Amino acid sequence: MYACGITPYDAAHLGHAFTYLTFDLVNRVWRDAGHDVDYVQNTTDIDDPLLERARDTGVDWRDLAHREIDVFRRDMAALRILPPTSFVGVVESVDLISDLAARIRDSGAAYELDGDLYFSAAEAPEFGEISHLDRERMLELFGERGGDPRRPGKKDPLDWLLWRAERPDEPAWDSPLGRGRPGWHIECSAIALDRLGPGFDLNGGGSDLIFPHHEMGAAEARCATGGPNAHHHLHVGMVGLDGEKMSKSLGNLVFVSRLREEGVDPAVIRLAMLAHHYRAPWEWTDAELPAATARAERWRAALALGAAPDAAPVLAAVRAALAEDLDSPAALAAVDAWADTALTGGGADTGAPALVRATVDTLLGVLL
Ligand code: 5CA
Ligand code: ZN
Repeated sequence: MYACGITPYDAAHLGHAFTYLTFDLVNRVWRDAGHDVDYVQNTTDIDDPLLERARDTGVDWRDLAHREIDVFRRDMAALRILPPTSFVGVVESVDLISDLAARIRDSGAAYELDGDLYFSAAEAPEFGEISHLDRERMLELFGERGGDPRRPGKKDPLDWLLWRAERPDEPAWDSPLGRGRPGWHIECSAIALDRLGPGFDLNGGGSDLIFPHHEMGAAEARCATGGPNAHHHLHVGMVGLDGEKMSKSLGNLVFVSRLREEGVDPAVIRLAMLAHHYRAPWEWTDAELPAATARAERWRAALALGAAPDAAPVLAAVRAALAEDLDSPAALAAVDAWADTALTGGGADTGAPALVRATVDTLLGVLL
């Protein structure tokens, strides 16, 4: 599977964490089922927002990216998110990305505009296969999410940048397309194709990536291989704060690193997120941490008992809940029910606490 990684110009917020927690659940469910999971995640270590932030703060863009990637990895480890098997930067992948862009150009699906290379949407026969949006909505989202629908000279406002020719004061690399740097979408289609091959199982990220990012990436892969990029897509609901999507550009952020500095138990942060189904958008409120803390305390108290109700049904219920579209709230409810019975004196199984602890640790990633 492939999950779209961070653009490392700021620390990871709870929205990012929720997305990677979701992929972590997929990873755990697949491993539990005996699969060998090849999990690739990119990091957008060169892009406009990163360069802007570096310029604004007087930091070298490479140092900024390294610093934030480092914080991200530590946050993910604290949240017990199993690391991807390949964690791949764009800078180290410029050659394979420009090779794919050149292949697309040679196929006739791209055209040059003032030295930049654009994918021609008219050459994408299955365009819309991922998002199923109408053209009007596509144009709106393209403008909001890094696209340039108004650039004069394009054949179609939806045409997107594959390769950006060198600009003054911007980093650039030599390539068959001349000196420049990759457009956004092609970094992910190229890295996924290189590491996973065509037609891998699952691609995804947050729901803000459905369009244009995954639609355009799918068109690139289809152009290069004749087939789909991934067989399935998974998109995680947006986490918001105060009625707005939590986003670096809006600045309404709750950082994982900040919570950790404040001494919040990472298991509690994880439990707070698990209480929400991955597909539904939700709001982070002040009620999240107290509720998750209370749950962790109840579970810890039950696990400390010498005897408790049989745990085999809990394991089965957690597995069944996760198998049902990653229903983490139902998985938590199964453990809650067991803990409640145990704490009211039910059950005489001395091995039960250890099995519940292992279930919660392995399948939900919560270490108690
Ligand atoms: N580097 C690109 C993907 S190639 C990017 O979108 N980076 S990001 O830093 O903006 O987001 C990293 C991941 O977190 C993406 O999968 C994105 O969809 C997801 N994400 C961003 N904001 C939220 C949010 N508020 N709630 C849930 N997921 C989010
Ligand atoms: Zn991506």
